[in-house]
Amino acid sequence: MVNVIGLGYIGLPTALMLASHGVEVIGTDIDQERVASLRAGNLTFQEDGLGALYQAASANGIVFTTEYPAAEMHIIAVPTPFEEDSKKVKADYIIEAVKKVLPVCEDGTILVIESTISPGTIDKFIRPLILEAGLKAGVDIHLAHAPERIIPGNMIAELENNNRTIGADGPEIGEKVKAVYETFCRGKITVTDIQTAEMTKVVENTFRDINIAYANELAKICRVQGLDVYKIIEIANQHPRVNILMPGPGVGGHCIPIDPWFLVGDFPEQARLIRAAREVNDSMPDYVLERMCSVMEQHGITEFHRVGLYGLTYKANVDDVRDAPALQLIAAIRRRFGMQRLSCYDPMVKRNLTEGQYHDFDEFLNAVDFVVLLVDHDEIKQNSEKLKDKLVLDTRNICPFDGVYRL
Ligand code: SAJ
Repeated sequence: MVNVIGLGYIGLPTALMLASHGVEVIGTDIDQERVASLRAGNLTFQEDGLGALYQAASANGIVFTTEYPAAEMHIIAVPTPFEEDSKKVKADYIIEAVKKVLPVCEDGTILVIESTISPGTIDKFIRPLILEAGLKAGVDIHLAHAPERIIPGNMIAELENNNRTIGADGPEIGEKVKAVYETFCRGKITVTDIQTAEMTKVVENTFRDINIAYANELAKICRVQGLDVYKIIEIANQHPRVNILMPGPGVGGHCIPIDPWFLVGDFPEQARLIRAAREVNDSMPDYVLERMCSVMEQHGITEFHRVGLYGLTYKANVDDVRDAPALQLIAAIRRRFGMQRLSCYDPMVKRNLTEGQYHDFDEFLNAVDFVVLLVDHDEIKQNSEKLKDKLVLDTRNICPFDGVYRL
């Protein structure tokens, strides 16, 4: 039996995937409300195919609980934020989960950490817990790291098809963990040691952060020089070995704005480029605010509620608002101009997140003169002509018509 601990964005689809492929699965979460909701058949976030997967997993007897049961393998998928000051990984949730599960572990239990962690985290924080419990890692309890690589918006297909990495103390345990993931994963699974697996995961998200930062920096340079950054990226990308990403209003989500900090926190002397990239990406909401203010000034707009922010999620077609550039922009506006009444709208966000939030696209449009496009949801891509008589600051290069302000 496999116990998945932490039924969030990664743990839930993983638990459902394993169960729907015939593995006996228990899903554990400390949040009683979340467990009650899952038991009642209400999914806690939206994702294509998650509903069908839930049905298949339920038919195969998946159980949701707040208890920690004995199991041959525990997969821990809890959040790993970073420490505000030091930027080092904050392993508290993993430590808590391991402490709670150790008392029910039998000889030979495998603890798999899925959460992203900086290299050395398992050795530094998890092995000592096992010793403290009077057990021996590698003898009584086995440790492994199996970081995920799935992208919100295409999670189910990526869970099935992406290659994966498994880090373990030796090939025997690595192969055992691999066999469990192979029940649903058709991608190549590389087995390596734990620190290599830890580093690989952090390095992948850092690669993306640095490349997005490059695109964002180019947008700023092109603005100074009066050049069209999108045209330049399009032409440059015709080079066979160049693939520049897209500038945007900032980098949100729960991985890319966080994981690179782990390296900066642990290797401040060496991680210069990584830190600079983080700073460039974190500067983007303020840059959007500068652009927004210059358009307002040019057109004599003084009231913020006549400005509409389109898109509150961290990226297109997901309902996830964690670390979303729009929320950072709202915070920046309030820092600079005090509590302003803002107008905003997002087709994916049904609950009320902030004041002045509309839930109908047309009502939102009627209420504003100036639209700041922050997320390239399909809805706006398909309806961009509705913006033709508005002032528009398009931070995602969606609007194909003239007269639109860009980054
Ligand atoms: N973004 C840009 N320009 C781009 C691409 C993205 O501004 O050209 C922005 C997005 O709008 C968003 C942020 O970056 O705000 C991050 O979005 P994303 O789609 O790049 O990444 P995530 O956070 O949804 O998922 C990433 C993925 N990692 C990589 O692509 C290396 C995913 O595979 C990981 O599983 C996930 O992080 C994770 O959980 O680690």
